[in-house]
Amino acid sequence: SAVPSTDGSVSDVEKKDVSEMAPLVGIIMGSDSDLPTMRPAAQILEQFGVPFELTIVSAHRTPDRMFEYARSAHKRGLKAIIAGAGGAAHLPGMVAALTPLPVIGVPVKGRCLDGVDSLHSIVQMPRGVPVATVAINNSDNAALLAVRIIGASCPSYLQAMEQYMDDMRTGVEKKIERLSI
Ligand code: RP5
Repeated sequence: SAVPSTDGSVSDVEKKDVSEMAPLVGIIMGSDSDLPTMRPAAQILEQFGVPFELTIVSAHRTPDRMFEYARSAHKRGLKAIIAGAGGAAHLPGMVAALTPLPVIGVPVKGRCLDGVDSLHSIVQMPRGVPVATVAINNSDNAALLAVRIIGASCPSYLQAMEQYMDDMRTGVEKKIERLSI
């Protein structure tokens, strides 16, 4: 599986193509310490057959890299960016300020403050610069939202989402049956 490094340039972005296609979604995170939290997003995109890339981009430690990544993202064919960060989580908001693409922010729970600091940093964007913020540590939902965004102009992903929703409902119904409630 793709293990991002903190020292690669943007052109060295680690790609995890599921179908040799150019990536449609960029998963970025502020630190390699975010990887365990962000990995489910990659797994969901893999499951849906959405080509993606995954790398480290830090708003504070690698600001130039962030500018380059965000400014070039739509030119490279990305359709959405998932950005995870913890603490003073400026990455999703700054990326949203630099790209016309939809940005989905994942607040990562750090060692202190239970992730509420990250949540507030990401969700409280000024009018005009939207970030779609998911729940703390819920990178799964970030990926599912990215699939829906891409699905709006790509029927096969929308169909796959309908199937996913059907399977989820069936799963719950089976649990209800088993519990006889
Ligand atoms: C943020 O600071 C990262 O997104 C991470 O969640 C947090 C802590 O980073 P490390 O000190 O663990 O590298 O930029």
